[in-house]
Amino acid sequence: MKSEKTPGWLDWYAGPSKPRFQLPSGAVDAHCHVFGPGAEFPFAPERKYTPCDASKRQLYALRDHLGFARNVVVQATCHGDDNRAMVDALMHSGGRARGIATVRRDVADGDLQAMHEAGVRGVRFNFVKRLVDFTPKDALMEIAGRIERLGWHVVVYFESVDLPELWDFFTALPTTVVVDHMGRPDVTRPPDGPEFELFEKFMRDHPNVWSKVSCPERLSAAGPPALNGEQNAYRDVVPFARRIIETFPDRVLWGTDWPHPNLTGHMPDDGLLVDFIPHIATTPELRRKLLVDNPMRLYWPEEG
Ligand code: 0GY
Repeated sequence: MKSEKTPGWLDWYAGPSKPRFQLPSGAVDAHCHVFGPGAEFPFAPERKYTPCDASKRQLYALRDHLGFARNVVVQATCHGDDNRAMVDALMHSGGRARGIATVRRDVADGDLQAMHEAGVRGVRFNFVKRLVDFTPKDALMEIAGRIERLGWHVVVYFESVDLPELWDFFTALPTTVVVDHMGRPDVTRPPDGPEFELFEKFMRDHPNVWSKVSCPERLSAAGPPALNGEQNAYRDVVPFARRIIETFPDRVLWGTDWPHPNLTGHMPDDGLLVDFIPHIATTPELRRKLLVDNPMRLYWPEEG
């Protein structure tokens, strides 16, 4: 059955530009998704949105066009805990993709093992209320204990205002913890203000915490290149991302977030998103860590 897209849904940008910034050899797009295709991999009944299709073939064509070598495919909430589309993408990547799954507390050991063999290396706990229903923290902690035994890590997605309430849970997690999009700071506030200081303290005091410095298009209030000119695109996100990259250069990751779920206003040209990287990672060494060394250490340690 074909589902209707959420009204106002913005489809991903076809025909992205070729980035002017040349990615270092072996670069990893460490945050992206696949959606369906819905006819083959139906969306979950409990989903909060119905996206356009965004297939593995289209994702890997984008990878090659932008100059990435590998992907980390993150289970999107529109697929709930049915990880088949993500796992299918991993299995057709020739070993060039790893995955982050969503699982429930009753997931079978055999299913975790099968996902591991396909390339899954973590689970995502999502606390963004517009995306998911509430899951009790004891269930999440039980999952974290089980996936730790596989050497997996936990990816967390939350809004910055919720960090104080989530602090005790996050700091009790036994694994590496990767935060999506710098914990979604409000970039209209100062980067050295109390809210972002708390996020920095979270990383400083807990060496197992990593951050994706991704999603300027989602975080920016200043807007995209079309409104600001290329040099000023997403300029309000720059001090936040630079601060995290320069303070924790060995614990940062970057991803396109293709196909950019739930954006309103504009859909980014992924080529221009890649051109944003040198504004936040300002030296070749920082860029190599961000794009190659760190994701390889986390997702392909056997190649280190
Ligand atoms: C992102 C952001 C979003 C959505 C999801 O799994 C998802 O549905 O991650 C969002 O709407 O902010 O990282 O892709």
